Amino acid sequence: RRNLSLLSPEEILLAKILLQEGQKHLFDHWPEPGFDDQRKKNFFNQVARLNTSYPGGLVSYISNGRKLLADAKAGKNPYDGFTPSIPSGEVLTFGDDKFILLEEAGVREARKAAFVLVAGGLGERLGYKGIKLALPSETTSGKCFLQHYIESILALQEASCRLVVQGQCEAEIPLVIMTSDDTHAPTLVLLESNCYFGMKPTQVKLLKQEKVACLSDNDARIALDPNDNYKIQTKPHGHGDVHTLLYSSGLLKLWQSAGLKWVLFFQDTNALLFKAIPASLGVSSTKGYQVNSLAVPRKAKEAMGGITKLTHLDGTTMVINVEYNQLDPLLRATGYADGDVNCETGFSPFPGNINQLILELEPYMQELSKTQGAIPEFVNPKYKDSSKASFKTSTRLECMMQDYPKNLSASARIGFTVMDKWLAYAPVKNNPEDASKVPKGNPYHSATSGEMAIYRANCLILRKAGVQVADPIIDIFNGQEVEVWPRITWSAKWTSIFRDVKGKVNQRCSISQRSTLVINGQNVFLDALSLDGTLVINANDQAEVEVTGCVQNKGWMLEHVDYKDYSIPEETRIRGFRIHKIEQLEVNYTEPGKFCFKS
Ligand code: UGB
Repeated sequence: RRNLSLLSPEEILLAKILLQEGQKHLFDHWPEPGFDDQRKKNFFNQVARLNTSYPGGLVSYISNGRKLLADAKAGKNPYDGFTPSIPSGEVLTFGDDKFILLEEAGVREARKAAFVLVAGGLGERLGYKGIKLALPSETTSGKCFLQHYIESILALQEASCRLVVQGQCEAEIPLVIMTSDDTHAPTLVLLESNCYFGMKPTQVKLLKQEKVACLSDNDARIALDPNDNYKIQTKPHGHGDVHTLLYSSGLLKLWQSAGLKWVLFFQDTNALLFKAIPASLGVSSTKGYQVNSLAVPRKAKEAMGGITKLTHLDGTTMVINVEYNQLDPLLRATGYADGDVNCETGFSPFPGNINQLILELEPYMQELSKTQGAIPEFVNPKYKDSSKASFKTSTRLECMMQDYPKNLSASARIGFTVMDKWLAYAPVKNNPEDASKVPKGNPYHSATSGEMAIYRANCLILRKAGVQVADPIIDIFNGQEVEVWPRITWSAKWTSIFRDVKGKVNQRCSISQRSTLVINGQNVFLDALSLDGTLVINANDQAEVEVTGCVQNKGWMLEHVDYKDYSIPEETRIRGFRIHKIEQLEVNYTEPGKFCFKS
């Protein structure tokens, strides 16, 4: 009580709230005024931050905590009363007529979209020291994930504007990056030291998520930091925070008044994603989906959530992601004796959620204004014993961005789009050691497989467009057996959609397995090119270059490296190879004009 004299009126209010909410233990050790006064002020600064960053403040957090902890103790299953069944959605096949039409529809809409990248995660599973956005997505260009994403958004912006009838379009697609204490500063440094990778700094906005208070028992008593008893122990709340932050930042209103219509959410290390975005945005706009989740065929028990139709006893239904560790028990408990198993297609009938969501802005805003951006949470306490009376370590509430549709009414237009996996999904999440233990046939989700997937996707796209691309060979890097396709990469502006690829290559082109092809430029056309070696083409936007003839040289070789060899940079070690550049042909076009390169 005597310490009240140290506090401002706002701090006194917070103290009262904490006392009323059963948190007296936080102050039990406080000495008389005159001792630790600055640390007491610091404590209240942190309390104020925790209070404002959670919808409804600490009162709501504690009461939600008590409810969820009581449910967990009672063994309540969040899916009690729900029966799962196989959902139906749009299933697309890359390159067919429908896909091409949807891509065009998507590109048209892109100038009315905002992109939101959730990048607050530390990536413990990958074990990479830096932020994942700074990791090269592939080695031929060395471009990091953030550069690749930004260039892809800018390419989409340009492509979308080109389609506008009057030719007058100054759209600037906004990019929001959700960061956390762990990733904020390095993300900003990465952007600033690279001039925002060509995007206007005003187009990019960073929103930092705050951690939430840890809870030490079933009464939701807030835990103090074991190393500092004037500090509340905190842990991440999960990627679901993105909805709260977008709501509280006021950005949604700004976007609405700027005429935007779509918000696209995506994760930090999936380089393939932008190959799938135009068609899936096309699905959203043609089907009028308020919520569209991107999905890929998923192997049973694969570590990715499954999109599932859930029907409640009261008849209501929802199509929602069920996390992989919950799907199998849910199925077993509801009549599917074998749980989550592959069907005759060789995949689980529940498509895999890749956590790429496309939301229609208007209904999204309406919904968030009802909940202040809060979305359903869960808690995962680790109990000391079966009495469930106490925890091994403190716990906290968590939330996931894909749980947003759980709040929506039955009439909401919720759908999903299944894409070819080779086209849409190859995240980098697992370290080499864990990846090498993944059962055969299941994806590694490592830096090795993520990079190989880019080459494979580009090769398959060129093949579909008629180019004769050699078959891959099989090789093993860091204990992972992968297909090694020709290393083909292109800058995002070369093409955003398949129709553009078809207009830039032809069936008289061929590329051998040991080849590397790097295209940096917008107007590069491959005509009757025969490549056996390495060719790098750099052309500025005003140069129109036709490449033809036979290019043969010693090329670039993949050299094996061991992830345990600490003399090698981490970003190289974790993929298990580096590129040895023996010989290449590099051609540069820096002036405007039409050029024909014949080898
Ligand atoms: N992230 C944040 O921005 N903040 C956080 O507090 C936590 C994460 P993970 P996860 O793609 O296969 C998801 O850790 O959560 C960002 C889906 O839930 O890589 O284990 C983080 O930076 C799951 O359904 O993945 O699993 C990253 O960009 C499935 O789709 C993103 O959130 C799975 O991804 C995802 O974080 C998958």
